[in-house]
Amino acid sequence: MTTELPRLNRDVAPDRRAPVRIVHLGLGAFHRSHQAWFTQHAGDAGEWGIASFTGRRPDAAEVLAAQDGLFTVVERSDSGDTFEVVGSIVEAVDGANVDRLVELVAAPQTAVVTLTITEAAYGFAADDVTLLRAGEKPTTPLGRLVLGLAARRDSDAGSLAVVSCDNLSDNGNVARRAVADLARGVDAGLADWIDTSVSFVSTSVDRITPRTTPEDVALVSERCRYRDAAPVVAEPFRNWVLSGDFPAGRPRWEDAGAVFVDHIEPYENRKLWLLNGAHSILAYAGQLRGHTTVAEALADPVCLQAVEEFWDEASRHLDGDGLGIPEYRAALLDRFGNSRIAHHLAQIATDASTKLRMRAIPVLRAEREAGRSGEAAARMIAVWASFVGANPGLQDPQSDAVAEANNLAGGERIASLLALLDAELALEPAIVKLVEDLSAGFERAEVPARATASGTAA
Ligand code: CS2
Repeated sequence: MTTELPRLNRDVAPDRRAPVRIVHLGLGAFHRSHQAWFTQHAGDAGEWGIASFTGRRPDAAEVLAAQDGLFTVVERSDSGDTFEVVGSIVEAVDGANVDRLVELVAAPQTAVVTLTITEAAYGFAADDVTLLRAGEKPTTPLGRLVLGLAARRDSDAGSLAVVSCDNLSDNGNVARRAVADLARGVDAGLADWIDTSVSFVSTSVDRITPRTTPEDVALVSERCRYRDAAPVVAEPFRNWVLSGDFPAGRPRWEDAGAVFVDHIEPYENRKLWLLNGAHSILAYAGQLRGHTTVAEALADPVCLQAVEEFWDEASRHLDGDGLGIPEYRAALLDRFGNSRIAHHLAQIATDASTKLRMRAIPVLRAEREAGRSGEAAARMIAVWASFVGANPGLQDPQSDAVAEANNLAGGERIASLLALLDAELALEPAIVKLVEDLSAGFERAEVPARATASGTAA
């Protein structure tokens, strides 16, 4: 039946096609439910089109290009679904098409480059320096961006803003350093030009966006009466806090609820520690205890307690005005408890060695500096250690080092894993012992998790 329905495109859902003024790297579900959604809802949306380049999933460009960049956002709350076509992506391109990226970054009308390239992609890629020096095309998103910036300088197209939307503290400066390191390895003059002409904006981004399922695709056909091969499902909540300059302009994202602040750190930490930190605890502790989704794990009192204890520790170090920590925590319990959003723990569990560095380590360090043990933060590391011991194939940018650590035993194994997050802390026997002791509690996967899963709802 669904094959008779028309494919979603700009005939089915006529939408203005705004000129490309934003280039995005990392065309995934989160980019579409977040930055593309905010751009669609800016008061001046008609002036701001996005050309979005794929990262890990090149096929995403083909699917989206076949529907003129259009896709459906399914906003899923406890009470039901609403459907909206988003048309702000006017060009969907395979990330390997470096020529098109360079052309667009160098175009004078391009004012903003946004990034969702994952936490792991900000590391130094020496190979890209070699390729850039040899005049060949780099393979990483930041390497490709540097090539685009070089072309922008050469064509005198002026300043622009690079906006990191990845879950990293101080993500604007992390992006600045990563880009500068690559550029300096190639051409000192380019590094200087970037320093004076490119503004790196820091942001805190938030919208829970689980992976789209075949059932979601079928639901959109049934309810919207068109075929959309690439809908995204997201929670109703969304948040975007930004800090930095936009020398060549930007969409009026504030019309869509984005907030511009001078000091972003408290907002970043609130989100990275309370939301993402809790996610990581649930991902490992929850799966060890037999759960599959965030909502299921949260309904298990053992997991909920680990989260609440971590929130208590982290909250002591969140002291910005107006952060509203009690309300934020209460809202998180509601958001995580939205059982219609099937947010899979396995999706969150990946890339631990970069994620826990942002989510557990700062709280552990702050607690130790305050003379306390940091037990709840150490538990996040402990449940990862247990989980990765039982699931050695877990995707991670440092998977070789994780595998090597797994060949060791006891405290040595814990110290080697901890060293991937924080080399200094790994040298402290008391911390290694604490993490080791805490991992013991979660090691047994045969805990009767399902029996407790319908217990306390958040
Ligand atoms: C999650 C995030 O996968 C993960 O690591 O913690 O993707 C989280 O869902 C988003 O940051 C929510 O805004």
